[in-house]
Amino acid sequence: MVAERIVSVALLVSILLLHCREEALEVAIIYPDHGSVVEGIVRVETETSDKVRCVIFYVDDACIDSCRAAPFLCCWNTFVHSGNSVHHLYAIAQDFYGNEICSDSVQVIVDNGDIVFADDFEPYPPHTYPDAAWFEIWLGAGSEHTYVDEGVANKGLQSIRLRGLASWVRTDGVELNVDGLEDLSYELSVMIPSADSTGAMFGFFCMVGPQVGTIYNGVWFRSEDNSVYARGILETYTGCTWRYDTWHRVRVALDYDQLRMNVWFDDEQIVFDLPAAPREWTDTFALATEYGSAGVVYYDDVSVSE
Ligand SMILES: [Ca+2]
Repeated sequence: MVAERIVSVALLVSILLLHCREEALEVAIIYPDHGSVVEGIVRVETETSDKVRCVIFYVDDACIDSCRAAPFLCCWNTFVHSGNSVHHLYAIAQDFYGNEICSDSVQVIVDNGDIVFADDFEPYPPHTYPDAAWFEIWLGAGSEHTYVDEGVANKGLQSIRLRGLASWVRTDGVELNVDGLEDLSYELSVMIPSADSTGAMFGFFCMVGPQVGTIYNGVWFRSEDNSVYARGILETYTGCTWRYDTWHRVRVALDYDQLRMNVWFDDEQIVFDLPAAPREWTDTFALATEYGSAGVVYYDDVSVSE
């Protein structure tokens, strides 16, 4: 009799506990840690209870993103903040009925050193658009064909895949804070698969008409002759050849004071003091497919520094 009573009380307690656990609406930021120093594109991760249907992310009371599927996370571009600035992150979780709960606030310090922007495409969930920093300039084959791809990478596991059409180039950009910089250099890795090939172009994007853009201070991997061209204020043939299915590393150093551009291709300098476009013309750094041919280009390990 006593044993039966103990069993039924235990059952009641466990049902109540289960009930409470089911009803709770909870959210906590588990990354980054409170008090930590962060850099780059930060993957903000949460722990939530089962009831959560949506999590909205805030940095300093400004909404930066919302997420409607587990795992509830977002990517935060810290390059828009100045060095050694302090920021407060929190998340608001909602259940199916619109009830809300707010997480504890997490305080972090942003320190990117002399890196103006960098992205290795690792923080993003695969097959999503890396919209923490990047935005679509020209549509190419359509939004669903440009995304962070898994299993193709120069380093890590992921890179960004762009797909363009012959009639409509794919171009994706990021706004950089280049005010007052006299020198700037950028590096990236680029790979064009032989299976669905086009050419590639990257550098600083500039609108030159209502529907026409161009790239200055950049590099063109031309598909017609597999050659590399440098594009300062004018275009020049470098004599270098790129290969399909091969990750090539390109570095471009810009001297905005002397308006000169130098280029390295796989660690070998191939362009010397090409006349460059002024900094004031554009602060939009862009990755693109080649105009006039349809296909895919992969980019990885983009880094822009002072
Ligand atoms: Ca990567």
